[in-house]
Amino acid sequence: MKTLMTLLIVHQHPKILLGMKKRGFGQGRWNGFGGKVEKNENLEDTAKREVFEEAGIRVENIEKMGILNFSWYNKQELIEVHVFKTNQFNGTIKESEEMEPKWFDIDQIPFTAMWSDDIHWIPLLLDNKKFNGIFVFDDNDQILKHKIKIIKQI
Ligand code: 95L
Repeated sequence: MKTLMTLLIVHQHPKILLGMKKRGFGQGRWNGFGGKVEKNENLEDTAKREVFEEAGIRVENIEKMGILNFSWYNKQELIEVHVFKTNQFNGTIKESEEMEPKWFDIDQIPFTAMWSDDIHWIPLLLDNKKFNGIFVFDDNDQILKHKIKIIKQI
């Protein structure tokens, strides 16, 4: 079974907003904001709902930047992540039970405390390039194999 997820990066140059995941999937890593698409929900609505739930902010204009497919060498799990970005939001950033949000300068992104795939595509997103990627992880979520391609259109 394939799980559909969204991931939103707030990029207000020269900073990006990430959240330290305090519990559950991805705990202890600096993440973008996102989660599973619910039934009867489209991808954009999921991205907007999750950033509100996790960081307390409202986003309106979000841009599709990429699609990433993840699998694990020894698991059944397949995850398709739809990546969005925005440079605008309304409201005040607020810590939630799930996330501790924090701004990072784009040349001080904490890649060693993030998902191991991030270093392969966050620089593309920051450069306004759209992308498609696949990643195969081991038991420790380290990359065994990956391909990433810049695309003209999503
Ligand atoms: N900022 N990056 C993320 O938040 C991120 C990166 N890679 C992932 C790979 C599989 C997955 F299920 C989630 C993520 C993820 N949240």
